[in-house]
Amino acid sequence: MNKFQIITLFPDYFTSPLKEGLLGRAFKEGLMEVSFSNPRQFTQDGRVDDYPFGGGDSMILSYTPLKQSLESFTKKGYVVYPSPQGRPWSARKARIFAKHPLITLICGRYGGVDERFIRDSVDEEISLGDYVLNGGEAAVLTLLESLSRFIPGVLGNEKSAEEESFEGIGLLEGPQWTRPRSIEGHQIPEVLFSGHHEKIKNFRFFASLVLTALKRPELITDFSLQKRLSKAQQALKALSSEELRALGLRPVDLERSDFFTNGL
Ligand code: 6GU
Repeated sequence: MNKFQIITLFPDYFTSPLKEGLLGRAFKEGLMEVSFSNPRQFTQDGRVDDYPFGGGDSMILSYTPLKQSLESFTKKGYVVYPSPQGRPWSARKARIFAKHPLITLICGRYGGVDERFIRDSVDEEISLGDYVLNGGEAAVLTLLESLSRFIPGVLGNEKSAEEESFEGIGLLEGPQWTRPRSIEGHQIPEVLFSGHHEKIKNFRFFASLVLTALKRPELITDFSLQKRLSKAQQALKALSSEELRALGLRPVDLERSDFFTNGL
């Protein structure tokens, strides 16, 4: 059982996202559990923020309401504060977080939170990327959604989390197609209809490798992957223009000398 405690000024923000889809089912089936605490409830006058010392326009969440909100939980668990100053979030981290039995997530707002609260009570700051969100709620939902995939039973099929982008060897997931087999002249690679599992597996790995090289070349760091990529480049030249098109490529792309190093 994975339990999450969320400290937020806006608990209603979470109502529908935690009811819908896979996450909704995980909570309904008790694979995950969530409880909330609102710092506003720990103030006399409802005031949770104040102006920053030294000047500035944006309000800072005050120490005491946050601290009391945190202390209202019997156990704190691992305390996480999503903020642009945090360490980058990733599938690797999501997998680790999914093993914690109890995580408390602090949603910041406005200009941030009093630094003394972070020093005092936060175990880890996490950032989703180099941009600023108005508050931590959207970030907390993102963390929950991505780590839920590593909690046993959340995905119907245990294998799917492994096959997705960034899992296993860290490549992007390749393209997928479903019925109808033919629509508006778009082609699908023939090998997928061959029933030849080994060939299909190879094709998928190859497509994954090539698309990663094109879209996120910086992800291909591993030496053996780089060697396989140069083999894949050779193989790519043997594909028909229909097969290339099915991978989102054009024959002219292959003629660019920086094709696999700079992406498209
Ligand atoms: Cl994780 N939280 C907030 N509030 N802003 C962010 C972020 C997280 N990651 C990037 N910007």
